Amino acid sequence: MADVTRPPQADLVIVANRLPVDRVHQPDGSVSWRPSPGGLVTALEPVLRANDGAWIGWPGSADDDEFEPFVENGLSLIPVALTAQEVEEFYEGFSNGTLWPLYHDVVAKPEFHREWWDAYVAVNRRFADRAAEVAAEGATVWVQDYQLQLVPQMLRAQRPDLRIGFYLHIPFPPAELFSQLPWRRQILEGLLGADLIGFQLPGAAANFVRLVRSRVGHKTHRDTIYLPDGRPVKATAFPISIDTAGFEELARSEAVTARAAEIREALGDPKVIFLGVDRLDYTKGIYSRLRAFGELVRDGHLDVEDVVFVQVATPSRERVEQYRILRDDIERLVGRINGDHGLIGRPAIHYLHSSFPREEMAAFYRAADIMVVTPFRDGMNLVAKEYVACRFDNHGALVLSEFAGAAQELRQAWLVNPYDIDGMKATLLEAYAAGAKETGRRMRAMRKTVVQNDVAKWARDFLTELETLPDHHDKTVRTTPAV
Ligand code: ADQ
Repeated sequence: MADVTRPPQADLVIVANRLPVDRVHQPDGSVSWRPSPGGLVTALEPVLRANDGAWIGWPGSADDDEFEPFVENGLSLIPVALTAQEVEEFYEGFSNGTLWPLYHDVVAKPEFHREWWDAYVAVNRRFADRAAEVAAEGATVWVQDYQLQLVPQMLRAQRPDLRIGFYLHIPFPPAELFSQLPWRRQILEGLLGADLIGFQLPGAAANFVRLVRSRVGHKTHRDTIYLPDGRPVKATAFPISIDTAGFEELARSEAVTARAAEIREALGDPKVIFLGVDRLDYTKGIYSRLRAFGELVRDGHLDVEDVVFVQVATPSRERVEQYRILRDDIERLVGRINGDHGLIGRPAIHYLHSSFPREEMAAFYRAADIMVVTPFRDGMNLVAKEYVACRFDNHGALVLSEFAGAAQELRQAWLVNPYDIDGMKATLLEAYAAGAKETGRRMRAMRKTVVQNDVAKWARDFLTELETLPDHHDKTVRTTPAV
């Protein structure tokens, strides 16, 4: 008899920490799924559909329920359950308390705990086992991000017939920082299970290759590492992007145009709206940016009768202590700036701690004259690209941290060092004073980049590279995904 719980075999398998859906509990006690559309799923959906694809991920809430694989909107989804303790030790602990700060230039102090590492190994093994069951003979498996760096090696040990790709969405740190990690060698070897390792920037790929040479001792030549068994591993940059056309279409729609006008009016039709949109994370530099703006108001360079700062902060990792402290700090600062400098009906800063639909985000982007993106370190930063995609009118200024990956492509932004508050203040004033000719010239150039390099191209480039790497699996029956 056929095993009904056995998932279908897939020619293309995405393995990511999260499934592209959220679980919704209905009042009658039943559970349903709501799509959580992100850039990744938008980019990969067409490829997944064309290749009998499957997506393996955690449904996002802690419990011991095992969900069966299911099909949602034509996508084959395969849930991996985590216990409450695993959420604490693997997700909040090792992923977000150890790797996240370590990979972001130790902006916060990483914590090293052996129990967290043990949970990381156990959960990575569960994802790898699931991928080994689901992948068809000779299939392509694409593993995503820092939560799953051991999966490539664990998977290859079980399924040498597979073609395995890995993509890191966050920065890869320089050797001096990475070397703090007590499990540095295991992570490097875990990643080396892949045939192709993608990074946001060439510098990150170079950090990785250098580390492999010095710590693991493998031979390397440019972006390729040669393992002792002769298998090559390529490590190279594929800067991620957004669904540019989708954002532009949304921004041009009547509904979003009307909503943008409504937002401006609700803010009292100020001359200039500054906007910040970030997950509430200490890497994003929200506190320093608001301080810089507050000082400009305090010193009389900006007047709350003319300008307003809208800061949208998406709730994030709220069970982690550092994130709770950050939220308190930011909210205290907003309160102080508004208390000191706001007027009735004219606060200096509007602060929204909430998530919004894509339409509302597009309306914010269209309403804003100056977009302020000032992370201390960011793999890419999609918000900067979304702003540019929505400015089909070629208006609007982007102030961008030189430490965001996006700064390597969006060279015409007003670039800032987010650690330099005075420098940031001067640049905010420059963007404020710039005429339409100057902002238009910069915006047109940035739009060209974002239109030419969208997320579909990113996915296509990665998968094509993975498929065209020399085939060292001699016994493999290969199926090439249509990209
Ligand atoms: P993030 O750190 O989450 O991503 P970012 O690239 O800016 O950062 O992406 C955030 C996304 O969330 C954007 O698409 C944005 O529109 C959306 N968003 C933000 N606030 C929102 C809100 N209040 N409501 C609704 N949506 C909101 C990680 C890395 C980045 C890398 C991406 C992709 O840290 O460096 O660019 O992955 O690889």
